[in-house]
Amino acid sequence: MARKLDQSRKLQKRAEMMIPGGVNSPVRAFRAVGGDPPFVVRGQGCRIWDADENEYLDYISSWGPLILGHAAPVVIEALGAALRNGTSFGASTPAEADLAELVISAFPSIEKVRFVSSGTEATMSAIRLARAYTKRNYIVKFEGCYHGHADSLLVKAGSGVATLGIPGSAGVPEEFTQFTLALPYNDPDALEEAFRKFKHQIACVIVEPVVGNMGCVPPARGYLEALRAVTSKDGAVLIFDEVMTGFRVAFGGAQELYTLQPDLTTMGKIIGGGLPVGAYGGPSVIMDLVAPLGPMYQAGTLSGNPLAMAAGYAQLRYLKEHPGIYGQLDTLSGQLVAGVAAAAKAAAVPMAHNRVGSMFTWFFTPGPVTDWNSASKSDTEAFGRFFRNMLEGGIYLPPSQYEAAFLSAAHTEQDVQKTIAAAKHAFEMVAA
Ligand code: KE4
Repeated sequence: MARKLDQSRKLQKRAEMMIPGGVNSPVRAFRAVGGDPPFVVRGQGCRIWDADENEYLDYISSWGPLILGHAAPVVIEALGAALRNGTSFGASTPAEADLAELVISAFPSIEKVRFVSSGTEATMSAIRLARAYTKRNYIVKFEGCYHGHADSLLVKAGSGVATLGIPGSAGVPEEFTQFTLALPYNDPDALEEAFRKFKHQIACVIVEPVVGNMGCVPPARGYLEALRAVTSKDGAVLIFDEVMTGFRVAFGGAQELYTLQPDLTTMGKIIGGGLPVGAYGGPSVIMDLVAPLGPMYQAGTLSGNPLAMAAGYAQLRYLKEHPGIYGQLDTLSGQLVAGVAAAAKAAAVPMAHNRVGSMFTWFFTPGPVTDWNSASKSDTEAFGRFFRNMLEGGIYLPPSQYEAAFLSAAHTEQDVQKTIAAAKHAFEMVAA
């Protein structure tokens, strides 16, 4: 029986009158998959409920932050305690250094960290810092990688090697992307060529060490090492954007998983425990350029907000005290991804999949998916049908083929079996 969606539809109509598309972030509008977005009113563990009281198994986890699940007791308790003391002071608080200490304990490449309020702020600031440190202008990013919506990062996928950025959004002047090189991911030759063409002119390379934003795409063997070698040789700053992978693929992020240290790291999502937190960090020799110590300016009214610090600290401390969580997430995610892939095969639905720990994507293409060129061959219509059928079955996947899904520590074996069963049914519908 089809879900009731009367309340959500009513709420969508109301929201659209006052908020563009009725959403505060575009992907939530379901434009990529069709159908009516449910308005969520409550989350608990791995479940969320919408305004019509439909229940869903959630594989978005607020786009990554909720690795312990919704309303994790340790996070709620910490928030409650902090809340009774006030919400924000615009002054330093002990909680900021507490969280900084935890983050630094997980990332040996980081001596100092600055907290901001979003991943976008973190990457925007890290790039400004890399330019200040190197006194160079050019930056390298990769097609299919997303680092937030700062002007210089909103470039169209580059056509061919080392093409200068073409604005990928209205309102971004060409002058703002003229120093942005967009290269194919997992392509060491393109990287070498860019550094030959722009020798000693590139301030930084910013990369998702495991990509989540074209769907999950892991680095090819040796690729991160190639990035490290070419940037060290040229004197460019290597920035690992670990907004998604930080504390997700390992407690120490991708740099722990692949035992490789960048110069700067950006973070977000999990470090806020579901509240708005971003961060950028690295060695003091670079970080000491940041105001008020140095000439690179960056500021934020709610940076280091005490509620956000409390939520992030509670979540990270729980992860630190329960390292077994990562093995559990890996095993259960492996079962889920393999089970759904087997269901697709049985239904003769062409599908590839990528997974690193508890972040994963099923691609509606034979694959393999190793970069934007191969990811973009996916049948997004088929993904849309699959998505809508899964939603009808009470399984809430990210509403885009080009997003990573996440499993949380709150998901159980039963939840995974239920999801695989829903996928079998959904494939029958897609294949029909
Ligand atoms: P925010 O500004 O959205 O906090 O972070 C930007 C960002 C930076 N770096 C990486 C690797 C990211 O994945 C993100 C944001 N991720 C998207 C999901 N793909 C957020 C969801 C959304 O845009 O609504």
